[in-house]
Amino acid sequence: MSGIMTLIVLVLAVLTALQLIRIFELSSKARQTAEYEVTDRDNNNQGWLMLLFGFGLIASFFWMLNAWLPVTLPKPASAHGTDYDNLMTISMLVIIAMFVLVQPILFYFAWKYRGAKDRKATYYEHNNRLEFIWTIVPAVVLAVLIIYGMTTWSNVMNPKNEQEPLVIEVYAQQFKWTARYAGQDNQLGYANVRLIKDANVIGVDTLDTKGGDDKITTEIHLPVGRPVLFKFRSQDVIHSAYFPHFRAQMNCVPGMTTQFQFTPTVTTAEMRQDAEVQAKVARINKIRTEKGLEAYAYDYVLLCNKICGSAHYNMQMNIVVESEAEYAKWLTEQKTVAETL
Ligand SMILES: [Cu+2]
Repeated sequence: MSGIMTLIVLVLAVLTALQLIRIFELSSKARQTAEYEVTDRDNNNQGWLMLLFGFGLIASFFWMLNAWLPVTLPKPASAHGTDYDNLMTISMLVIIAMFVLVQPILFYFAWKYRGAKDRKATYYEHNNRLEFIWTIVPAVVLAVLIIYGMTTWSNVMNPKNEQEPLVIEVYAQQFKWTARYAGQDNQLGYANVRLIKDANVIGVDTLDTKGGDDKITTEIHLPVGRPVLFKFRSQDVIHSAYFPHFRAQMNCVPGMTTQFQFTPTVTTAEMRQDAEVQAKVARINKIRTEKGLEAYAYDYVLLCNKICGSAHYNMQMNIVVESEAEYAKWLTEQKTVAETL
């Protein structure tokens, strides 16, 4: 039904456009000018519209910054997060500086040199110095940004470990996450989708001795300050494990294991005390109260960042960062694979 409606609207739009062209032809005939002739009045109109559009563009940019900066992520909660944010901030500052410099000039010139009957363009063939400047300057700026970016990337992806990282498997499927802790030996037992059966929802090989002490959980708890090595698997399609607050993301690909390591540096409780976070939570809860919804408390989350199907939006898992003691207590309450399967 909506398909037919769209078709009708499209046909009507084409007919309207045809009629408008016809009116334009007739009116230019009445004015005794050719319809393709551009008058000074047309040029003036276009020039001023260009200037107006330029102003609108710059103004809307600042409006958006003001409106949406408060809803961006709070301070990073991982060791590498600060480097990541610095890279992002510096890149954005360079881009914004260029935008604010170049765009007003572009629109100003479009207005200043708008067409006029008695104005002729200057013939200007070539200038080596100009060519040199606008090739070298962007090349140097880009090279610096790229080298800085590659160095940051390399540091994030190859962290130096003074402490053995805690190994946790993150298992993705349409549409939920399951976590598996590596247990006492900090080694995950073998697992494969072909071994999925009944209660064995993520296909753990119960004959593998390394897997007996593994613990399957529906929430991720992390001790603060300890590096965590996440190993990702997917059951069906490509998902993407996205930890926005820790500035981390990795694809989960069926048939292979991917990994990402980071060190959480701020506990959930500390984050809830942060002034910026409290302001965000207050803003969210104001909206929720108006809608008659229950109040929200700040939590770290694991989200799926690949459009993996109809309930993709709902694919999330809670993450709690806490003290070593709280973490140890929680972990002892979780059942091992040997106990459950
Ligand atoms: Cu997904």
